[in-house]
Amino acid sequence: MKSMLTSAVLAAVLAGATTAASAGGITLAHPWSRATPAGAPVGAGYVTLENSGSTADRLVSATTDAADHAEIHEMAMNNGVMQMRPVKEIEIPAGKRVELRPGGYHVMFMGLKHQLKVGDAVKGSLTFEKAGTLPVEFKVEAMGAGADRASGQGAH
Ligand SMILES: [Cu+2]
Repeated sequence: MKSMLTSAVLAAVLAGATTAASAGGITLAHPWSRATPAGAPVGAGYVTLENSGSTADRLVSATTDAADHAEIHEMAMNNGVMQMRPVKEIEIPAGKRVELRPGGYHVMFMGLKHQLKVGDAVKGSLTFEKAGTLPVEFKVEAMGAGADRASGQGAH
């Protein structure tokens, strides 16, 4: 009971602290990446964006220190061919979550500085219109990881 009360007070304090990284109500869940073949020029980062706030927010940019720069991409069918293209932003509606995953939205690491190996952590940041810039660490999983998730037959 006492710890519940403490949590409630803490939550209230955090909600009022506009300088906190999570002030906008955005939480980053399960940031991960895929191992890349040697010499691969690009890699991709995936993460679930959760908006617990009462207003929509937008992911507007990303950075990573594993590559020259990072872009926000989406995969989409174009004349029957899966292609990816940069997008300006990803909207996360109030109270909703948006999953960046293989076959959908992703953070593209452009100009990899080194091969991504299983167990590595790719450091970077995600900047939101309201929540500001949040640090993120994409954990590198095996090359085929996430294929089941991309099919829509999620494990959840
Ligand atoms: Cu891409």
